[in-house]
Amino acid sequence: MNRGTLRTGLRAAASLAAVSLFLVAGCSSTGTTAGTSSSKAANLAITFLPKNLGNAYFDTSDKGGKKAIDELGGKYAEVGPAAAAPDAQVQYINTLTQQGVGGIVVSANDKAAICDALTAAMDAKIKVVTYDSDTNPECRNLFINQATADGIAKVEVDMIAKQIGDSGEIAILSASANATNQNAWIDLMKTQLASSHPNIKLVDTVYGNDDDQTSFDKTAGLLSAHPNLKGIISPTTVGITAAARYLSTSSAKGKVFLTGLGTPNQMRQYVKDGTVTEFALWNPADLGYLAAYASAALIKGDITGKTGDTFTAGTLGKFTVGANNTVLLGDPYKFNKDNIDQFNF
Ligand code: RAM
Repeated sequence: MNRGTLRTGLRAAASLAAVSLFLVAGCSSTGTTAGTSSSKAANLAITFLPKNLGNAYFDTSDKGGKKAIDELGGKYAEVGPAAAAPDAQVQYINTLTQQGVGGIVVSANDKAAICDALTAAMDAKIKVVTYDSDTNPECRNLFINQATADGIAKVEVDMIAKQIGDSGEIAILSASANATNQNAWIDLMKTQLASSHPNIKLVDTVYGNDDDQTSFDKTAGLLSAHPNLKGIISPTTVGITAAARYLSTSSAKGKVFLTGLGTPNQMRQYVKDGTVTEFALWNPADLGYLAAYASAALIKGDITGKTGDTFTAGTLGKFTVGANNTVLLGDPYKFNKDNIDQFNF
């Protein structure tokens, strides 16, 4: 259980306001700068590249990354596309390679489309860490996984089964069609539904592209296409928030159950008004913080990313690289009306 981890993230969140002020003031880091240098100092210029900008989930995760990079005396930056399209991240990766950053921390919109660009970055001695959504394994040094895919699928299936009485039609409102993370979770949800919930029927899977309006419209579409729908699982913080907003003012409120992965701050009002009973997530700030420490450990040569390597991620403590060059943050955590006010992210 990552309750302790979540608490750590909350404390971190409190200090982020100060961090933001620092940024607004236009101060640059005192850490190592990008580019080749005659000095032997590690190049701790680490840039975060989320699926898209303007997504509260990545705002929080990348602030966690900034906190870690500040602790390390490095130079944090964040760049990214407006839309979570499969190859939209390629141009950013190419630019970062030309700039000679020390590390790229990326959440992939597509596991293959950014591979050539990442391989070129690694050829240029840049350390590549994926977090949140992985690429093909050969295109990065390490993947920082928020929770096991099986555990994420199970928590979502368990929540919807409980909410709809383990019987009836459900649909999935996902992120973009190529997203590595959501697609892995959806495959496992299908397996778990088939093996353990024979009376639940998955009738549709639609894609809101991690865009608020598209996700809102897809929710409306699901409800009109499936009049007997009893539940929606949205394994994306953008999707679940848009779906909750739609349901909260529709006649389906209280009849069609909604669960999935959301942030407490975005979902609070929908839990309080009865649109949503329970949803899950991990602490995105902890994920970004861990990814930044892993990136720095690779850059400094403390680890190579092989199974069994260990490193310390600041206040989160010690982590060990597991199979497939993957580091695991922890377990998913469930939020409901009894605990949601304890969280602020
Ligand atoms: C969205 C993104 C992200 C995912 C979360 C749950 O913010 O799709 O990749 O991990 O939802």
